[in-house]
Amino acid sequence: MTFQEKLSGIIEKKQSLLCVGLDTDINRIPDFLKSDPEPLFAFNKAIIEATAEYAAAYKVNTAFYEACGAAGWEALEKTFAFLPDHTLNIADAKRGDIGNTAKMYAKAIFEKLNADAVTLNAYMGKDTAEPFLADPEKGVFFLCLTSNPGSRDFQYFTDGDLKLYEKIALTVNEWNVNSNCGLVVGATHPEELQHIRSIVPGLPFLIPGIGAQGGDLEKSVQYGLDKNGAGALFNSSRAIIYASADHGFANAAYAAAKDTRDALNKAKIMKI
Ligand code: OMP
Repeated sequence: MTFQEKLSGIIEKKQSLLCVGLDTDINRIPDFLKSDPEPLFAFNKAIIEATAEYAAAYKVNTAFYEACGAAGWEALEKTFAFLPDHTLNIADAKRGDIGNTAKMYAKAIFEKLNADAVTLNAYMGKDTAEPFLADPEKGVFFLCLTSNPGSRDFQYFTDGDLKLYEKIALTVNEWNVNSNCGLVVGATHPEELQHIRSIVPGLPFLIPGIGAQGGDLEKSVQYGLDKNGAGALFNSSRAIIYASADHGFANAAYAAAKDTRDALNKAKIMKI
């Protein structure tokens, strides 16, 4: 089964477009968990158990774990091992380096963590992506048009014909011979999202920026889904995992995940 088939199957089976982001900040987890011998994992375990019913995917941002050193990497490994089989599990590592180095990054992410997919920066070109694209079952979401204000610094640069983000979308589409490529497009750029969907109708999108960054959920769903009403995952991290900072944090995450899943499905029905 290719990555793209796996993604479509999960969205269909779970009736969900929601990706829960595990951006687990040691400073933001509830105080009573900070004395746990494995605070990051204890928090993630509770969040995963609470949200698994509604999540099609989890995106684990490696920065929050790397920042805690060896204990953080251990929490990352334990989190990936704990993630359900019925979700698509993404390592948000934003890698991109020469092929020889990329092989090692791919090994760390796909073999050691056993992630289903990774986020990559395409800036260094095709040879840097190839080690990640060799296995059709493993997916790669390439940064295309990011959600942050700085996305304007380079990504709209044009050669008079194509903007950089358009060039990335079209090039990644050419790399998609194994049906395992996708794009990251921020929910903060709904009009551009509509345009990108029109030039690469078949590529899966990972769409962050709803929730804490204030991106437009309805428009992102309307414009980001493919013609089958699928082909996109919508990530929300802080708005779900930090819905509460007290003993009820897991229940609050459950409610926030359910509300977001429902809002995404409602917007999807409006599109169809
Ligand atoms: P929240 O803003 O808390 O929902 O988190 C957003 C998550 O998506 C973080 O892990 C970001 O690093 C990530 N992200 C963006 O916010 N914007 C992008 O353009 C790309 C990503 C990403 O690749 O996931």
